Amino acid sequence: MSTEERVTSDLFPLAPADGVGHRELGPGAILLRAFALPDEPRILAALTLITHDAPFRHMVTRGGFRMSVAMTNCGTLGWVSDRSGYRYAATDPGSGRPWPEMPPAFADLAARAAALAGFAGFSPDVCLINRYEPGARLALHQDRDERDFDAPIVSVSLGATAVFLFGGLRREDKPQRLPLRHGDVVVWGGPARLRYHGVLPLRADATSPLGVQRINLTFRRAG
Ligand code: MD3
Ligand code: FE
Repeated sequence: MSTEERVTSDLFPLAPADGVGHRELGPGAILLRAFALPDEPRILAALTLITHDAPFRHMVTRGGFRMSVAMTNCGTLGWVSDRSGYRYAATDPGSGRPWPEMPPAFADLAARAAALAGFAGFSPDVCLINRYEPGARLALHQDRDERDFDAPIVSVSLGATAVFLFGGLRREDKPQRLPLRHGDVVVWGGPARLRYHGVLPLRADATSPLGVQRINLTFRRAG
């Protein structure tokens, strides 16, 4: 039985293809529509504390360009970028202090989503938090700064809907377009782990429970 059949038939026997429910986007990529909604109050409360301690900032790429997406992290490691390149670091370069701890509610949500998608025992050490305001985008890229690619990546979308680009294993492969909405969770692992992906510019009219912004939590095992 495929992962799609397992998660769909057990939990949402009548799930529509694109409503609430679970859908395999491709081998190793499972979309859990609205899965994070019950955790929204806990997530938002934790985000307020984290961003007070480690505020969103626009990092600079290796080439010296300011990223349109603002970022921060929680966990024992955080993803950082500057003129010397991309890497994971235990301290926030803005403050010199360790990143805020990962709240149990975050780690739990990520582990439950991963388990449903067939990745038991996922224990993230990084939550990269991306904030999109109108016009912010993420160019097509691969996530390959992590130490081993066996662990999946779990992504939680909050706020305004954005169009996610899900490409192939080669940059030239034409990406699928997928709107990601408030509460949607996607698990990317196995054969999907190194697929190219990106996010189209956030539209200025994309309002939501969080106003005109999109927040994405990306859970990884990096260390
Ligand atoms: C597909 N962030 O921070 S994570 C990133 O919406 C990033 O902010 C996206 O890509 C965002 O690097 C969504 C989705 C994601 C992460 C890893 C993947 C999709 C992936 C790995 C393989 C394929
Ligand atoms: Fe990525």
